[in-house]
Amino acid sequence: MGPKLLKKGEKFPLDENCHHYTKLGEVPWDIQKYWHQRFSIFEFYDYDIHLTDSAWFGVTPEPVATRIARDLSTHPIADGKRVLIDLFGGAGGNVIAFALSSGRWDRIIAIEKDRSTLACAQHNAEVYDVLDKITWVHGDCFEVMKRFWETRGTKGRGREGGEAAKGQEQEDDNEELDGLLAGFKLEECLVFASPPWGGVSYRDQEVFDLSKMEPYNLEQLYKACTMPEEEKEEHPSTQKQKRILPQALFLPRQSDLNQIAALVPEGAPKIDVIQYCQKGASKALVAYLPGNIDADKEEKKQYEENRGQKKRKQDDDQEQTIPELLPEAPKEASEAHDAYDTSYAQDIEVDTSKVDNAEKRKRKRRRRSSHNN
Ligand code: MGP
Repeated sequence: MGPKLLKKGEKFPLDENCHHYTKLGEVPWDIQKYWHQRFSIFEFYDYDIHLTDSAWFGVTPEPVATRIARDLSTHPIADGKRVLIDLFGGAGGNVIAFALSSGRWDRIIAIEKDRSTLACAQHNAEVYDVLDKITWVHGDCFEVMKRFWETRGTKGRGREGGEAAKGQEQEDDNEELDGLLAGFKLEECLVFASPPWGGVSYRDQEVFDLSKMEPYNLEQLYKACTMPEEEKEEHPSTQKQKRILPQALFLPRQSDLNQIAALVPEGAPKIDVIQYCQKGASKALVAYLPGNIDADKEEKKQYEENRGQKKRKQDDDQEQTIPELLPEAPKEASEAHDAYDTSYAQDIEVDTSKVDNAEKRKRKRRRRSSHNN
């Protein structure tokens, strides 16, 4: 069985792997540290947020997720994009924040392989009132992306424009997913990925080797967002189209930036790398990789112009908000390179506003009343 697109309103039930711990005594020892931080991970934790035990290690804290959602929505890699594909939905940390950045995305797709984790994500999205704003897919994101590309090539099931699945024998579930994927134009889509980093041992490395990231390394992630050569060759009309989806990758703070830079060929637009910090310490970085690296001169010029404008604005904002002490990535991880730019970092504690306070209070009231019922 391949990946399954959940129908509107379809929800996986919470199961024995989904927990809402209320007392320290219930919490497995290795996640107690995270449980102590539960309210900075989910502000509404007490409103019945559920997680699987392994989700605690990788879930993005809400203030960080909120800031990423804000940055991504206005980043030049997202210009003209309306479909956001979250490859590793997890317990919903990022995808909920994307859904809360109201109106920015016409479609947000969350893919999650583990049934219990997906049940938690859906439940948590309901707590945040955004369950219906997300399209849920149960399955392996690499399989989903394979289908995404196949729906664009003649080797696969069809062509862009919604008719991809016609005339083929497939399971109903996959047919619906193919129909959805085929309906998107390449130039409308953007990928976000917060992959597993292979446990917490990443902390022991001074410079994190992204080629050894487990179970999926950087190259595999990038490849999933790249049209396979055979699809391109088979379908001449795609020759002129964008072949690489822009992507925002959530990676260890000390990731080797040269490995990220090496993904894009010389002459391609620059990559932005932002360190996201809490209390002055980086939690992780996000690399904003432009897609369409074959961009013609005009398009590249436009991208660089937008990027320049955005960066000038951000530098102005930073001057007012960044505290004096910010962690620096280790030198080896970020020695000068032309292909990326790490010139700014964000300390999230400084500004956590994702919605104005009135909206926040309204949501809190709603949550409290539904919790009491
Ligand atoms: P952490 O490993 O707890 O480091 O994760 P921290 O908080 O610096 O702990 P310390 O004891 O070293 O000070 C920091 C953040 O990284 C978490 O909040 C997650 O957002 C993210 N993170 C950690 N892991 C192990 C993963 C992972 O496997 N995948 C993803 N996507 N994010 C992770």
